[in-house]
Amino acid sequence: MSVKNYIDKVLKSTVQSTPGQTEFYQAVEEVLTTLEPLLQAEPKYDNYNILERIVIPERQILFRVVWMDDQGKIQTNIGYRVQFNSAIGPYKGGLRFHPSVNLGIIKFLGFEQIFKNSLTGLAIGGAKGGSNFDPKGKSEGEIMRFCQSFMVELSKHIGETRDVPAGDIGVGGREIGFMFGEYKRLTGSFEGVLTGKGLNWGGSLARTEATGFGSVYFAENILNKAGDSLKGKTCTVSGSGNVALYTIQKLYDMGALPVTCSDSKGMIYDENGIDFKSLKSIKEIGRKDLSEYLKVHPKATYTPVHQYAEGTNAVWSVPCFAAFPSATQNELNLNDIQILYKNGCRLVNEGANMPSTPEAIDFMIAKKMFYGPAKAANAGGVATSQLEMSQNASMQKWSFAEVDDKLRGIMKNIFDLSYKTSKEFGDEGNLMLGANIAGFRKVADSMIDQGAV
Ligand code: NDP
Ligand code: 2IT
Repeated sequence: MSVKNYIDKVLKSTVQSTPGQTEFYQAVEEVLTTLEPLLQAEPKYDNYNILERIVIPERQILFRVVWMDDQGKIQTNIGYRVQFNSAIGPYKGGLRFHPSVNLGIIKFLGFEQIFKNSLTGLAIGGAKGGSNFDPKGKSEGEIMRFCQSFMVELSKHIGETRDVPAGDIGVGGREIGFMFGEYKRLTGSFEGVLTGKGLNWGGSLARTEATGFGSVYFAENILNKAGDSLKGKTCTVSGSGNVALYTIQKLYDMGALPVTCSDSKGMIYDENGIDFKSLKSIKEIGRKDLSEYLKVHPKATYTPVHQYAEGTNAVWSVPCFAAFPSATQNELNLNDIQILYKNGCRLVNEGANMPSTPEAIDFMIAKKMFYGPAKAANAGGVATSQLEMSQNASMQKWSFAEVDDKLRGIMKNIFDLSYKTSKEFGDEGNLMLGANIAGFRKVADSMIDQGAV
């Protein structure tokens, strides 16, 4: 069978055997189709049935989460943990709490996580979990009771050498705290079973900042290779959560000017640069809507989502040199990238997971734009999670500078590996190709070493 037919066969059987998982198919198709030159060169992956195996999670756990709201009413949600691949290390990956969560979304995130974690060079397998629970508008007591109930089931499947969850959309330090407390109560074990923990009880310095910082380090590596840098560049950022916030902070450190941010209700354009302190205080500390930014900076512009031009994300209509999508999947489509490009944008660096649609990616590659694909560009978060696991296991605590230095080094290694691999397969500078092949190769070779498992 030709390589094309082999890939096609696996894609078709994935769709047929797991109906309705649109985002998962999108992630699988992107990875599998870019593996073509590797599969041409190395028939062993076909011989060992690697593609058929790698698209099926080793285990997926779906459970009922029942909790009581402040009115004494019973509420019900669905919990998930998809343990996708443990070929190179214990399962590792975040938890997402958002009303849109379903099995297909958790599987897309878990699938991406396999290759991202591999690229970090660290010993971590791929997993993802979460719930369709909506933290918005819930009291602290409701969030706590939900997290505790979620952990009652999750605790049976995780452990410091087994599976180590962390945060993602809707899960930050507060939720990790509630879940950690419940895990300890249930098992009696104080262990590094979650990352993103509080700094007083096993958390790592710089984990909060790591995804955003790492994303900017990755972008800087791309530009440095081309003899350029972020210094003096106008940048647009979407989102205003953990990743977006620390992307904005690091962009200033690099001498760039981030002029936008957004949340699920609208976007801010501040031509003087987004005020990091105000943003942190409104979104991270206050958990308020982004429109509050206008109270502090009345000259900035706020556009609510319902005023976005149809089929576009208004963040991408702002002229910039570099765009940092850092909110959610499929938030940058073909319309958006055409507008960005027309306005002079030359770099898209993905802080979020799968933020660009396949058509937008095709456009970027055709135009030879600089493109930092998510599984490489946002790997700094999970890499620093692994640094937290290392500190926990060795009972050490490293300084902020020590962790940040390691993060910087890891992002450079990911860039170098992705670049080198793109060159090896005849498409120098195509980092999506390089990252997918490099991430896959290490996992696939480990699967072969470990036999029929
Ligand atoms: P947060 O929950 O901290 O922030 C998410 C941000 O995106 C918020 O501003 C939120 O708006 C906005 N948002 C979420 N969903 C939507 C949506 N459907 N439409 C529009 N805006 C939306 O999450 P993170 O910053 O942690 O995660 C952001 C992205 O980065 C995700 O794709 C995540 O998977 C990815 N990522 C996260 C890592 C981490 O370490 N946290 C690591 C690697 C990737 P609002 O405030 O209104 O809810
Ligand atoms: O998508 C991701 O890489 C994360 N949400 C972070 C995972 C982790 O285990 O730190």
